[in-house]
Amino acid sequence: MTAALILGSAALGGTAGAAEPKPSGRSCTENADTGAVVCYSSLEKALAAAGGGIERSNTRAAAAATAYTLAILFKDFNYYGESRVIWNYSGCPTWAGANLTGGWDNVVSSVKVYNSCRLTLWTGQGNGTGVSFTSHTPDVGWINDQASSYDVA
Ligand SMILES: [Ca+2]
Repeated sequence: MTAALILGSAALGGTAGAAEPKPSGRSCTENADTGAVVCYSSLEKALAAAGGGIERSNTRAAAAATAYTLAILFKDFNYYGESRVIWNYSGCPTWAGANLTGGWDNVVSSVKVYNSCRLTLWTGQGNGTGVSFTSHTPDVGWINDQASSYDVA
């Protein structure tokens, strides 16, 4: 019997192509404007509340209450494991940053970056050595499991 059901191919917003995030673990959203954190059982559910993980057009003035996904931090390589979705209502280049605490210190291994943002991971809390990312990166390289804070701009 071949009763395969193809359920996973529905386009999310239809703009970002083949590399949409996998719902691979608990995911928390972090409002970059307020610092408010809300956690969900999956990345898919978190993204539904935090911009959908899609690239917006440049006509953002038309939608004042649109949530923008700025970046996603993942604890494991290749966008697996627990994730942290950073979002706001204005997109980039609004600066935002936070220390990585509560189980997030020295664990980030892959990142996704959206909407022309630049994500920087830092070895210290607001200091140290940083490395910046402007696109989805399945392996953050030398800073793997060494990031203690981030900023996005
Ligand atoms: Ca890791």
